[in-house]
Amino acid sequence: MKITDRDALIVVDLQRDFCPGGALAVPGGDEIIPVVNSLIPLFKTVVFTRDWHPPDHISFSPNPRFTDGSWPVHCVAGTPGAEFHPDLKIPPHAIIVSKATERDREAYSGFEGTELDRILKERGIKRIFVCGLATDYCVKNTALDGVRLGYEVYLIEDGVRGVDAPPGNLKRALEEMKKAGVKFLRSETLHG
Ligand code: VGL
Ligand code: ZN
Repeated sequence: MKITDRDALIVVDLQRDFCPGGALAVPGGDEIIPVVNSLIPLFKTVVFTRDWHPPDHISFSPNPRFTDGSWPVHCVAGTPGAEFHPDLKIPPHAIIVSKATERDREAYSGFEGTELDRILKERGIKRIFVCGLATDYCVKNTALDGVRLGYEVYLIEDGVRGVDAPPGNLKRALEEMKKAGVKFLRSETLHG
């Protein structure tokens, strides 16, 4: 598939805390970095979303169950855990979108409470190619919102990893996306 000026790459939450060694490590989260780095040069519009929480965010629990509403402290704005993974090749023209910045609101989708839709529409973007972490939380919600907002949404299968919490959640998330009309493809099928 040929990438054009009307396409955007959306890299979801590829931050230290979601990679092995981080506070909310997604299994194999760092394995997608070479895939993402190989895709970046194909796109004129590249968005990096980041989970950017206040220190007392509502989703943080002292006894985290590692599931929705009960996460360990992670991605606190301005801390090392919230930094993008250092191996990511973030280009100078990248658009950074911070989300879940309000204490009493969870926001898994990169579109929720952000300017992302406006930014993409302003640029005439019709198709979005989603990769990043975690498949069953922020990637899923970003992809589903993308469909609702009228974009043609592609999930880059080898460019995502899931937390699968609770077990079975990852499989359900993939089915949910498929049902909603998200198309799945592998990174090697894309070219400039
Ligand atoms: C995420 C759990 C909590 C994600 C963010 O980026 O998928 N997951 N906050
Ligand atoms: Zn979070």
